[in-house]
Amino acid sequence: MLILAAGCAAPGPSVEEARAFVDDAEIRLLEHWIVAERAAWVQSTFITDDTTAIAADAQTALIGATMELASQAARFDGVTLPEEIRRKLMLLKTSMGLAAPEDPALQAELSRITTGMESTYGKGLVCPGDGEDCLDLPQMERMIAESRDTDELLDLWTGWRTISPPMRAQYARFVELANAGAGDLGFADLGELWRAGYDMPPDAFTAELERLWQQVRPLYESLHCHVRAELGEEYGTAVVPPDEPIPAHLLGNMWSQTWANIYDIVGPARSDPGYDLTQLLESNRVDELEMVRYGERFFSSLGFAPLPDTFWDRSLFTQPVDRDAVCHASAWDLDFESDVRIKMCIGVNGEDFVVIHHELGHNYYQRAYQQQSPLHRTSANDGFHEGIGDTIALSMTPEYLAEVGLLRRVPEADRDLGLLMRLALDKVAFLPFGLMVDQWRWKVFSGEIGPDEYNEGWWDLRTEYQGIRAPVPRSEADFDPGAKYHIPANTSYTRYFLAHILQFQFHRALCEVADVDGPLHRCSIFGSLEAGERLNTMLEMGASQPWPNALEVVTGQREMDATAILDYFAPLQAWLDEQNAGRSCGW
Ligand code: X8Z
Ligand code: ZN
Repeated sequence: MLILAAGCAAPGPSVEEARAFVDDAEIRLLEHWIVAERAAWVQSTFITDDTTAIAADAQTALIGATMELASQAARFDGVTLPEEIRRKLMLLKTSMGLAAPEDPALQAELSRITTGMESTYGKGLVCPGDGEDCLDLPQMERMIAESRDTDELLDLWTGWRTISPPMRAQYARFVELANAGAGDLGFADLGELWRAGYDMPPDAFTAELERLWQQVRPLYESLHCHVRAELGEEYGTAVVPPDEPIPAHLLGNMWSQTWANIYDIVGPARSDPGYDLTQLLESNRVDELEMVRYGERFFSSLGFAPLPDTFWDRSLFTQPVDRDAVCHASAWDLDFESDVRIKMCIGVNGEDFVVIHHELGHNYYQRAYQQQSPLHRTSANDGFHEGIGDTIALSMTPEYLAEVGLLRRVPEADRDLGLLMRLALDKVAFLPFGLMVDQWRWKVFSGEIGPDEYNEGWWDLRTEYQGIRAPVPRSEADFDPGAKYHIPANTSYTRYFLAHILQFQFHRALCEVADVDGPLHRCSIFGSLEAGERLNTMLEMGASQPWPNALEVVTGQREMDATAILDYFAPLQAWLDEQNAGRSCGW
């Protein structure tokens, strides 16, 4: 007799099956990652229709494989699995930062849109007047950093924003397709998929961000208040009215995301540190390659092995003169082992000197975790990846610059206020921008901001978080979010906010390991093998454990904590409070 007994269903898949599935998936994914990286490298360093198409094809194959594996993984949903395997199944779903519907035609469409938007951004040119004398982004960024002519600044600001409206419809379609894919993976939308990458429920992560933001907000608002008042003095209160958001073209940066380029306008008069990194590089005749060598030497001083010859042979250090390239700086790991590179259109200036260290931080992280299994070959969370090179750059103190022969006289302690202000214009000014970019995207992905509200939604958040405003009226014919690299490139941005909190935590902890006395802003871990070893222990872990474990290795703390950045800038906060007394702050 054949008995179809209820309660006697075929047993579910075993733990061994799940383990074998994950092992196979990692081998397959790794192959796709490498092919996609190579294609993307060629696309970004040599933008043509063909390289863009090749990159899109590689991405289509990768999305197809990732989605297929993720859907197959669903059969382990009801199985009790060891935590390590459960976590890898989650990492598999979130590894791409993108998702697509099952239909191969739609996967191909999505890839063409994302690679196409990246190429459009990379090729961006602004040709005022008769179409001659076109400007590219690196040129415009330099001009907006240096010009103090409000008409010219406004032209640069509005000019760059003419490259993005063509991407608006593509972006709306991208949102539609990616959301459908995220839905197939069990997420509400692509934003929830992104928020799922932090070893905690997505809602808990949102609350974490809010907690951190509230910790640093008073410091930002003090800086904002002072900067607005000084800009009012420079340009007149008709241009920069008190009580109102600051016009976005006056802050020395195309996106008003860092403000150190207007240090000359807003810095404290009697505490100028007396040196300028750009001038030091120039007067010491340091060229682009040598700037990278300085970065390598810093890591070497911590005990890291020198970069491989392939890094020097294959990286792109300067803007190609004969072809289009994506000049936005990035770090690469082509074979997920040792073929690390940077791609950057280096300018000889202090800002790019810091960015070089930022990029090298990615490369040293990539090399440190190469022994991990493929899904663990990434950082503890994406904020860690963005924070390592920045941590090293915090050690570029006057003492360090003197030690490596770039600076002759170390400024006295009475210049500390100037040093702190200059750094705050980068690090503190960045915080609300670091947060608002994904606040916008999360709302776009969830549908709270619809395609007919993209620009208004963007400026509402720019004003709410940063206290800035567009210098001229904007409309839905514009697509200002698309004029910021990470939107067309679909790179999540919360990582940078986290990195700006984490790097101060790392710095504080490593200064203790290195046994350096004195204030944090005068601490350099240069030459400390102990600090290097501690850092390396964390880097080697990759994503093999939840990020609080990694954080604990360096800092002894299991929580992201903004007290480190607040401690660092405490003397500046006190000075800002004095300056702002009698001013009305806020917007
Ligand atoms: O995009 C970057 C890096 C890429 S690895 C250069 N950053 C953000 C930006 O430029 O907007 C670094 C800080 C913020
Ligand atoms: Zn980065």
